[in-house]
Amino acid sequence: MGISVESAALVVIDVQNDFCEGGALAVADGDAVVAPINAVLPRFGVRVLTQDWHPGDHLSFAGNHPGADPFSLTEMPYGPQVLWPTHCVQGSDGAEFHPRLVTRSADLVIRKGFRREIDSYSAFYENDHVTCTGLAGYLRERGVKSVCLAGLATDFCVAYSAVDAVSAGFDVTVLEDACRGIDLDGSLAVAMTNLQDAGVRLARTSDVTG
Ligand code: VGL
Ligand code: ZN
Repeated sequence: MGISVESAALVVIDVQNDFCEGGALAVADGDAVVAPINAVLPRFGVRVLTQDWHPGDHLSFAGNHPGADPFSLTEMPYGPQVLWPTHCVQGSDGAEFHPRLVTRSADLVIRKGFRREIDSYSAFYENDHVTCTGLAGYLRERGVKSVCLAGLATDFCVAYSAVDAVSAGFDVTVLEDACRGIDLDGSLAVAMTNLQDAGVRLARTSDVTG
């Protein structure tokens, strides 16, 4: 199956030091996404990178909930929320892009998760499912019809972004070999089911042609 890249955007999710080897919320084999992403990014007509970008007092951090363990669940006004280790703090080295990710050809860098009270897995909507990042409008104004996604982590930010991209009316593909997952308590299997139910296509970077 070939992916036509003429009116397609590649949205690269959170390829940041904290999600890579040695990072505060390292995803197993996370660094492996860099090479396939670099290989296909220049082929897309529209190129977007996202950056998880939290203030130090962000409420998704376990450290901001006295007594709470990382990876435990809490209740936010918008529903259940995983409490993560402190990661991707605005301006920190951990929030920087992976040093080998080729960022110079990106058209847009979209930051998310910068409101203390709301986490944002998706590149389109924050976890309250109401607050938007503006990405859907940007892509529409650029004439984008189809969106390919890659990056970290498959079962959180990539999956949430993919499902929201479908809701926003785009034709959506996840480039599987250019993603890696966290797999917290079966979250990877749940995410794959959610992607399938939403009608997200799965493909490989070798399917990107044109
Ligand atoms: C992510 C957990 C917390 C991700 C971001 O990029 O998948 N996961 N913040
Ligand atoms: Zn985060």
